Amino acid sequence: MNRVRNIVILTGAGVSAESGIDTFRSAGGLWEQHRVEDVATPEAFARDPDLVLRFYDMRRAAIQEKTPNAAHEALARLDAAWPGGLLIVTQNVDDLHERAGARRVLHMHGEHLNAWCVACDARARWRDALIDRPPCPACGARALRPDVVWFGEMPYGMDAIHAALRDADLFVSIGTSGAVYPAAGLVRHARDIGARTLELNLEPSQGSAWFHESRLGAASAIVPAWVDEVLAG
Ligand code: BJW
Repeated sequence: MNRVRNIVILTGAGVSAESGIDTFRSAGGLWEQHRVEDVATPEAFARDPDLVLRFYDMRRAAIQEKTPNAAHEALARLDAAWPGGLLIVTQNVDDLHERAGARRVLHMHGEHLNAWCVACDARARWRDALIDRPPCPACGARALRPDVVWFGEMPYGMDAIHAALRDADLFVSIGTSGAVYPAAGLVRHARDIGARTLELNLEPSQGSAWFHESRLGAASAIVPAWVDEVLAG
């Protein structure tokens, strides 16, 4: 760890699983209860906006009842203490990294607690339901949608992610299945630029072979242990 200065951390649904937020692809996960094509594509929203808005209203309400777990807290501790470069790139649309105290967080798949007006392109912090088509605070149009990235849409912050990766000595992937691109491809970029790559997950991800090292276990146990190791130098 002595030579590590810049760290990029990719997190996925597994980091929030022990806070009681469903993952997508595990047994009993969200995609077993809903077809992706029915709720997480722009085409689904155009076809049946009520179904999509209800799905996200339910999840937006649910995450506000959840609290960060030991994995979020450990990453926030690392963020506060690490003197070098650090970026937590999260695919998660919950706000548990921030509520644990992390500051250097980039939400590449958007945020449940943001609404996006497709009429004027404004974004607003949003905690309530969207099903009744509330007016946009900026322009008044009843055209708000969840500010999350659906399949076929461009993830947020790709330039900033690639810039951070260019300087990274260490890339760590935590609690993600490696099933969704471009997030799943970041480990290969990291290896191309010579970073060490580490996976922390309950089970090997689809891209496990790309990592120099994999540590398996529950995020609430293996993430704090890894953070202790990093901070000990
Ligand atoms: C634990 C644990 C515990 C459990 N402790 N661990 C063919 C080939 C390649 C790409 C494509 C293709 N066809 C289409 C594409 C592109 C497509 C894609 O990747 N499709 C795949 C299905 C193949 N991607 C896109 O469309 C993206 N946009 C795009 O590509 O734009 C063009 C572009 C081109 C070039 C550059 C850049 C862009 C957009 C993807 C948007 C994804 N959106 C979602 C929904 C967000 C809103 C919502 O929440 O509803 O994002 S889908 C869903 O999957 C969500 C997640 O962020 C994402 C990843 O899921 P994640 O986090 O990995 O969760 P799970 O459930 O899969 O895994 C959980 C993991 O946790 C498991 O590994 C468990 O073991 C572990 N775990 N408990 C530790 N306690």
